[in-house]
Amino acid sequence: MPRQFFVGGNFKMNGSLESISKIVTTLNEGNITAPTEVVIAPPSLYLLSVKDKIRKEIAVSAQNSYIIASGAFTGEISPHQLKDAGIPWVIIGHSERRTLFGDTDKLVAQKTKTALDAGLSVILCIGETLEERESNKTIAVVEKQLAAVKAEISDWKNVVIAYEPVWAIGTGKVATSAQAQEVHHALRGWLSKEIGQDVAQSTRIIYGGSVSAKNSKELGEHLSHVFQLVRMIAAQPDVDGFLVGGASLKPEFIEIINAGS
Ligand code: G2H
Repeated sequence: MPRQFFVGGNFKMNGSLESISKIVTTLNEGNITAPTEVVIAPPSLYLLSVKDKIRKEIAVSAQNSYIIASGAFTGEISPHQLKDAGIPWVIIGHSERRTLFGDTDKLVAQKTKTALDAGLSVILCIGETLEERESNKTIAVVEKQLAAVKAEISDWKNVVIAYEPVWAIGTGKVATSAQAQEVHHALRGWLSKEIGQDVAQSTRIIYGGSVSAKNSKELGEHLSHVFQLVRMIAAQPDVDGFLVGGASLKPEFIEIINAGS
């Protein structure tokens, strides 16, 4: 069965009641023409109001969750609470969590396991830093991040893997379609070897890092309608969608959602 194109919108710690309500209206009124699975991740404070107002074809995700169901963990949200509140998705292991908040490979793997066990679906983020890429460690790094998860989980059915090279996040530097395809292909190969051919064929591997409908770097500045780059990445055989940060806060998010058509 072909893998359904998947686009996530990670709002990060952005937005207000007013601006998020406008995004919801834009998405509700937008012309979504592609058979894309769409999930948006507002800051936790806004999860419930977004869930209540967003069109039913779009699901809602948290941006993080903890490894315990309940208890004295000030400031955390448990996946069980997300499940209880009707939030079906969570992003785990985003590079901002890893670099700013100390989420290690092991903690990311434990968070993934707890979230899956609680009945959530997980957008599992992995990716290398610029230094790691420049020292040819990209594949080793992403495989190590996945291996940590493999040690904790056996069922990958509710996992979407987001490959997000850290050097491309929020920098305006998008990977080329060839760079994205190379890593996605290696990740699918890893899944095939380490987990199984079925899982490799069915797991969505999406790309994240400065995805925008306005980026034309790869094709040259004279091509003003840039979106071609995103379309080129989307057309790669092992790329099954995008995790979008900054551009998910703008109306162009609809164009990105439709890139899979
Ligand atoms: C990568 C991405 C979304 P942005 O972090 O996860 O953000 O598109 O702003 O680089």
